[in-house]
Amino acid sequence: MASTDIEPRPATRRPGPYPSMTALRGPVVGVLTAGVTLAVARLLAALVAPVSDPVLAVGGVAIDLAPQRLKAFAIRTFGANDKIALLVGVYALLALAAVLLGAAAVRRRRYGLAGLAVFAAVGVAAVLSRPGATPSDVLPVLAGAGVGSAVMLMLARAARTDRVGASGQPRLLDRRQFLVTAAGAALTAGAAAAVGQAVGRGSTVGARSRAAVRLPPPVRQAPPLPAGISVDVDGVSAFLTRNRDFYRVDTALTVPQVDLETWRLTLDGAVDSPRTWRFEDLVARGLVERDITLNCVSNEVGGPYIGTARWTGVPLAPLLREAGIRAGQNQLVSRSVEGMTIGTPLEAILDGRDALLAVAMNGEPLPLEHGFPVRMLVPGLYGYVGACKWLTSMKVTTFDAFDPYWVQRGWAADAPVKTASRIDTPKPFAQRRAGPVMIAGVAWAQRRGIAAVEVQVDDGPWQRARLADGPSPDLWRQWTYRWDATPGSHTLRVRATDATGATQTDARAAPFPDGATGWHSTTVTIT
Ligand SMILES: Nc1nc2c(c(=O)[nH]1)N[C@H]1C(S)=C(S)[C@@H](COP(=O)(O)O)O[C@H]1N2
Ligand SMILES: [Mo]
Repeated sequence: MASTDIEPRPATRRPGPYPSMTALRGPVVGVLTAGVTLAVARLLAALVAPVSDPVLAVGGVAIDLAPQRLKAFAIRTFGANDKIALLVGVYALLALAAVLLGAAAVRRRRYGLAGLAVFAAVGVAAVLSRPGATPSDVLPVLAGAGVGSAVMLMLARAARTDRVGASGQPRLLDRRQFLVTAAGAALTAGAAAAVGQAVGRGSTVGARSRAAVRLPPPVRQAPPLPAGISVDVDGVSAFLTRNRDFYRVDTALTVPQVDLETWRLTLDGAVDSPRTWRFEDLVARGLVERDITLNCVSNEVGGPYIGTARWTGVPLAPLLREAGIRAGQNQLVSRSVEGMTIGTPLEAILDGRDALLAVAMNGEPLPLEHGFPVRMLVPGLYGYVGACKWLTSMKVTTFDAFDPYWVQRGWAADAPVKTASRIDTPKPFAQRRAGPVMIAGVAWAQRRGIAAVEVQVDDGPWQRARLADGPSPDLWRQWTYRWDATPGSHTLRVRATDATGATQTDARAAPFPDGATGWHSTTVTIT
């Protein structure tokens, strides 16, 4: 007889009065649990050690593991916003994981707790994998997960839909309790995130250290730049790039913060007398000023990752010579405070060029993004082999004995800058009137110097451009070409010849593994 009875359907499957709200409970529980966990972890990380922020740690792991093509794509597509794009991706994945977590938690709290444990384990593993992480750096994640699990249990209890009223709908009390608990959790997460953010900002030990720096005047000033160094054409890059316009390329998700009180620079490895300097000791050796062009191996033909600044710093070669380099060594490995390693050929540092430990850029202490307090600069080498930012140690070794960060990822160990040239104006797809049009731009071949720049319009002959003054081979050089433009669509090309007589090849090569090649071109419309 029971078989013919219509059994009441289990209340848990009964559609609620506000189906959308019931359906939302899982995601809400999940997102709030994740939000509280991460906000608490971030707040504690800001208070104790930035490396212990789990989101940044996961982002850092992603950067280090990303295949070369993906990194190149990110730099090409997002440029200086590549890190923001990465964080957006990390948060999107987190949100997805949180929704699954919440769905599990409202089903069975045990599942939710297990999910949260997995979540925390990923955070712990990421934090521990960061350079310089110590076991105590996992405490913020664990504390965050602790608070998160309490919030999740409260929310999951309030979200239960198995207690139903006479109407067959979840009791009003439960709904209200859920909303109140959810609002409380949201406020907690928001407050923790806001305080964490504020602490993170205020705790810019780096900014405070930098503000307190007083540098003595240089003992040798940069030679004055000749008046003819700049062409007077609108749209050409300024000869000296302002700090805020200077490109930035690095793997640091947050700008490393250095406290000058505790910062030290060491020089060791295969040397007779290892040394350690405080910032004051280094600066007291006497500062020299040099104008140097720096560029990135990731720059595409015509790309923006190049700039020139007036750097002030300590000559590097004498420091190495005083320490006494043992026989048979050929590589200097720089290490930065956040764990980057950059390997530079010793020969390049010791051959007489202006290799510097720079402490100032265009007259002010190094901006935090450009390596405060000290960075290396080796004219003629791409940044990834000669320009370690946030420097903290230098080790004399051999190329056989150690592969630095980028070399482990397949980039060339020795990477002298390739001769290149760029049309700055007219911009691509510009429209101009027929008649005289100034084509102008920059060319560079650090260490060798630029001997000639030529311009080609469509398939016409290559024509000599006029070169601005070039007082040093380590500086980029501006050029102009006066073109009698005729109506129609035209392609403009540029190529440079360095002082050894070698002309840029038109063979297109991607930046990987040792720098792009090919001629820059641009298309304009003349009316
Ligand atoms: N610590 C650290 N130093 C670094 C890098 C980095 O990722 N980390 N990137 C290098 C690269 S690839 C370049 S091109 C230059 C860029 O210096 P900038 O950001 O000051 O222009 O820094 C170099 N020094
Ligand atoms: Mo670079």
